Amino acid sequence: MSRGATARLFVAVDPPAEVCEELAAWARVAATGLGLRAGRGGRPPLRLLAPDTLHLTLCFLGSRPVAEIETIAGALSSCATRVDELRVGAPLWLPPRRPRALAVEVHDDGGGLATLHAEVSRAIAAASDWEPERRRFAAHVTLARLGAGFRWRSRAEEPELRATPQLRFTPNAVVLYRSWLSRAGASYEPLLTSELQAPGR
Ligand code: 2AM
Repeated sequence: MSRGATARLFVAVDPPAEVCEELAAWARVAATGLGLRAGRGGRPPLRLLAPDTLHLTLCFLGSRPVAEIETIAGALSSCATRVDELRVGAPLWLPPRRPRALAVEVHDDGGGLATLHAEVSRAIAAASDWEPERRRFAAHVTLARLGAGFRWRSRAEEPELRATPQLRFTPNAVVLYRSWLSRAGASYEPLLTSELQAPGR
Protein backbone atom coordinates (compact mmCIF):
# COMPACT_ATOMS: atom_id res chain seq x y z
CA MET A 1 0.00 0.00 0.00
CA SER A 2 1.30 3.46 -0.88
CA ARG A 3 2.41 5.77 1.93
CA GLY A 4 -0.14 8.48 2.51
CA ALA A 5 -3.08 6.36 1.28
CA THR A 6 -6.40 7.51 2.68
CA ALA A 7 -9.80 5.96 3.24
CA ARG A 8 -13.19 7.67 3.44
CA LEU A 9 -14.67 6.46 6.73
CA PHE A 10 -17.87 6.78 8.68
CA VAL A 11 -19.54 5.12 11.66
CA ALA A 12 -23.17 4.04 11.37
CA VAL A 13 -25.95 2.00 12.88
CA ASP A 14 -27.65 -0.41 10.49
CA PRO A 15 -31.43 -0.78 10.78
CA PRO A 16 -32.52 -4.42 10.41
CA ALA A 17 -32.96 -5.69 6.82
CA GLU A 18 -36.78 -5.77 7.03
CA VAL A 19 -36.87 -2.10 8.13
CA CYS A 20 -34.55 -1.15 5.24
CA GLU A 21 -36.78 -3.05 2.78
CA GLU A 22 -39.87 -1.18 4.02
CA LEU A 23 -38.12 2.19 3.89
CA ALA A 24 -36.84 1.53 0.36
CA ALA A 25 -40.34 0.44 -0.73
CA TRP A 26 -41.78 3.65 0.77
CA ALA A 27 -39.19 5.74 -1.12
CA ARG A 28 -39.97 3.94 -4.41
CA VAL A 29 -43.66 4.79 -4.14
CA ALA A 30 -43.01 8.31 -2.83
CA ALA A 31 -40.61 9.02 -5.72
CA THR A 32 -43.13 8.07 -8.42
CA GLY A 33 -45.63 10.66 -7.17
CA LEU A 34 -43.18 13.57 -6.94
CA GLY A 35 -43.17 14.84 -10.53
CA LEU A 36 -39.69 16.38 -10.13
CA ARG A 37 -38.04 17.85 -13.19
CA ALA A 38 -35.18 15.86 -14.72
CA GLY A 39 -31.59 16.63 -13.77
CA ARG A 40 -28.72 17.62 -16.07
CA GLY A 41 -28.69 15.68 -19.37
CA GLY A 42 -32.19 14.36 -18.64
CA ARG A 43 -30.97 12.22 -15.78
CA PRO A 44 -33.64 11.09 -13.29
CA PRO A 45 -33.75 13.74 -10.54
CA LEU A 46 -33.81 11.22 -7.73
CA ARG A 47 -31.51 8.20 -7.30
CA LEU A 48 -33.04 5.63 -4.99
CA LEU A 49 -30.60 3.81 -2.71
CA ALA A 50 -30.58 0.02 -2.47
CA PRO A 51 -32.08 -1.36 0.76
CA ASP A 52 -28.86 -3.13 1.71
CA THR A 53 -26.94 0.19 1.66
CA LEU A 54 -29.27 2.08 4.03
CA HIS A 55 -27.76 3.18 7.35
CA LEU A 56 -28.00 5.81 10.07
CA THR A 57 -24.73 7.77 10.13
CA LEU A 58 -23.42 8.51 13.63
CA CYS A 59 -20.11 10.17 12.65
CA PHE A 60 -18.70 11.02 9.23
CA LEU A 61 -14.89 10.90 9.54
CA GLY A 62 -14.08 11.94 5.97
CA SER A 63 -10.76 11.01 4.43
CA ARG A 64 -8.43 9.45 7.04
CA PRO A 65 -4.98 7.85 6.67
CA VAL A 66 -5.36 4.12 6.07
CA ALA A 67 -2.75 3.59 8.80
CA GLU A 68 -5.23 5.08 11.29
CA ILE A 69 -8.03 2.57 10.64
CA GLU A 70 -6.87 0.14 13.33
CA THR A 71 -6.72 2.91 15.96
CA ILE A 72 -10.17 4.17 15.01
CA ALA A 73 -11.57 0.62 15.11
CA GLY A 74 -10.03 0.16 18.58
CA ALA A 75 -11.64 3.39 19.80
CA LEU A 76 -15.01 2.34 18.39
CA SER A 77 -14.91 -1.05 20.07
CA SER A 78 -14.73 0.70 23.47
CA CYS A 79 -18.15 2.29 22.83
CA ALA A 80 -21.07 0.24 24.08
CA THR A 81 -23.86 2.62 25.20
CA ARG A 82 -27.14 0.80 25.10
CA VAL A 83 -29.69 2.26 22.68
CA ASP A 84 -33.39 1.64 23.27
CA GLU A 85 -35.94 1.33 20.52
CA LEU A 86 -35.80 3.99 17.80
CA ARG A 87 -38.82 5.20 15.81
CA VAL A 88 -38.94 6.18 12.15
CA GLY A 89 -40.44 9.67 11.83
CA ALA A 90 -41.39 12.07 9.07
CA PRO A 91 -39.72 12.37 5.66
CA LEU A 92 -37.13 15.14 5.25
CA TRP A 93 -35.42 16.93 2.39
CA LEU A 94 -31.79 17.54 3.38
CA PRO A 95 -30.80 20.33 3.36
CA PRO A 96 -34.28 21.81 2.99
CA ARG A 97 -33.83 24.56 0.32
CA ARG A 98 -31.32 22.90 -1.99
CA PRO A 99 -31.89 19.25 -1.14
CA ARG A 100 -29.27 16.64 -1.91
CA ALA A 101 -31.12 13.81 -0.19
CA LEU A 102 -34.52 12.45 0.69
CA ALA A 103 -34.36 10.98 4.19
CA VAL A 104 -36.55 9.96 7.08
CA GLU A 105 -35.99 11.30 10.56
CA VAL A 106 -35.35 8.84 13.37
CA HIS A 107 -36.67 9.54 16.87
CA ASP A 108 -34.47 8.59 19.80
CA ASP A 109 -37.02 8.81 22.60
CA GLY A 110 -34.72 7.25 25.21
CA GLY A 111 -31.77 9.51 24.28
CA GLY A 112 -29.39 6.53 23.97
CA LEU A 113 -28.53 7.24 20.34
CA ALA A 114 -27.47 10.83 21.15
CA THR A 115 -25.35 9.48 24.02
CA LEU A 116 -23.81 6.85 21.74
CA HIS A 117 -23.09 9.54 19.12
CA ALA A 118 -21.30 11.65 21.77
CA GLU A 119 -19.39 8.61 23.06
CA VAL A 120 -18.23 7.54 19.57
CA SER A 121 -17.25 11.13 18.67
CA ARG A 122 -15.26 11.52 21.90
CA ALA A 123 -13.52 8.15 21.58
CA ILE A 124 -12.45 8.69 17.96
CA ALA A 125 -11.38 12.31 18.59
CA ALA A 126 -9.27 11.17 21.57
CA ALA A 127 -7.57 8.45 19.51
CA SER A 128 -6.85 10.52 16.38
CA ASP A 129 -6.75 14.13 15.22
CA TRP A 130 -10.26 13.87 13.76
CA GLU A 131 -12.40 16.84 14.79
CA PRO A 132 -16.06 16.05 15.50
CA GLU A 133 -18.60 17.94 13.42
CA ARG A 134 -19.94 20.99 15.24
CA ARG A 135 -23.45 20.79 13.85
CA ARG A 136 -26.14 19.21 15.97
CA PHE A 137 -26.58 15.46 15.49
CA ALA A 138 -29.89 14.89 13.65
CA ALA A 139 -30.59 11.18 13.33
CA HIS A 140 -31.88 10.19 9.89
CA VAL A 141 -31.66 7.50 7.25
CA THR A 142 -31.09 8.71 3.67
CA LEU A 143 -33.20 6.86 1.11
CA ALA A 144 -32.48 8.72 -2.15
CA ARG A 145 -30.05 11.30 -3.49
CA LEU A 146 -30.69 14.28 -5.75
CA GLY A 147 -28.36 15.67 -8.40
CA ALA A 148 -26.03 18.57 -7.59
CA GLY A 149 -27.56 21.95 -8.24
CA PHE A 150 -31.12 20.82 -7.60
CA ARG A 151 -33.24 23.42 -5.85
CA TRP A 152 -36.88 24.20 -5.34
CA ARG A 153 -37.81 27.18 -7.49
CA SER A 154 -40.39 28.16 -4.85
CA ARG A 155 -41.92 26.80 -1.68
CA ALA A 156 -44.95 25.84 -3.78
CA GLU A 157 -42.77 23.49 -5.85
CA GLU A 158 -41.81 21.46 -2.79
CA PRO A 159 -44.00 18.36 -3.03
CA GLU A 160 -46.01 16.85 -0.20
CA LEU A 161 -44.58 13.52 0.80
CA ARG A 162 -46.76 10.61 1.81
CA ALA A 163 -46.55 9.50 5.44
CA THR A 164 -43.73 7.11 6.28
CA PRO A 165 -44.48 3.62 7.62
CA GLN A 166 -44.55 3.34 11.40
CA LEU A 167 -41.35 1.38 12.00
CA ARG A 168 -39.30 0.74 15.13
CA PHE A 169 -35.94 -0.91 15.63
CA THR A 170 -33.33 -1.38 18.34
CA PRO A 171 -29.70 -1.05 17.26
CA ASN A 172 -27.43 -3.78 18.62
CA ALA A 173 -24.13 -2.74 17.01
CA VAL A 174 -22.17 0.15 15.51
CA VAL A 175 -20.26 -0.35 12.29
CA LEU A 176 -17.11 1.34 10.98
CA TYR A 177 -17.54 1.66 7.20
CA ARG A 178 -15.19 2.50 4.40
CA SER A 179 -16.97 4.30 1.58
CA TRP A 180 -15.82 3.67 -1.99
CA LEU A 181 -16.98 6.34 -4.43
CA SER A 182 -17.77 5.65 -8.07
CA ARG A 183 -19.85 7.21 -10.83
CA ALA A 184 -22.63 4.72 -10.05
CA GLY A 185 -22.76 5.91 -6.43
CA ALA A 186 -20.96 4.95 -3.23
CA SER A 187 -20.53 1.41 -1.97
CA TYR A 188 -19.85 0.72 1.68
CA GLU A 189 -17.42 -1.84 3.07
CA PRO A 190 -17.90 -2.80 6.74
CA LEU A 191 -14.49 -2.81 8.47
CA LEU A 192 -15.54 -3.46 12.06
CA THR A 193 -18.83 -4.29 13.79
CA SER A 194 -18.89 -3.55 17.50
CA GLU A 195 -21.72 -4.93 19.65
CA LEU A 196 -23.64 -2.56 21.94
CA GLN A 197 -24.84 -3.36 25.43
CA ALA A 198 -28.01 -5.46 25.08
CA PRO A 199 -31.32 -3.88 26.15
CA GLY A 200 -32.32 -4.89 29.66
CA ARG A 201 -28.75 -5.24 30.96
P1 2AM B 1 -26.30 11.08 4.90
O1 2AM B 1 -26.15 11.26 3.44
O2 2AM B 1 -27.24 10.01 5.25
O3 2AM B 1 -26.61 12.34 5.63
C1 2AM B 1 -21.27 8.11 3.96
O4 2AM B 1 -20.91 9.07 3.04
C2 2AM B 1 -22.32 8.66 4.90
O5 2AM B 1 -21.75 9.71 5.69
C3 2AM B 1 -23.49 9.23 4.16
O6 2AM B 1 -24.59 8.36 4.28
C4 2AM B 1 -23.75 10.57 4.79
O7 2AM B 1 -24.93 10.58 5.49
C5 2AM B 1 -22.68 10.75 5.83
N1 2AM B 1 -22.07 12.07 5.73
C6 2AM B 1 -22.11 13.01 6.69
N2 2AM B 1 -21.42 14.08 6.33
C7 2AM B 1 -20.95 13.85 5.09
C8 2AM B 1 -20.19 14.61 4.16
N3 2AM B 1 -19.74 15.84 4.44
N4 2AM B 1 -19.92 14.06 2.99
C9 2AM B 1 -20.38 12.81 2.70
N5 2AM B 1 -21.08 12.04 3.51
C10 2AM B 1 -21.37 12.57 4.71
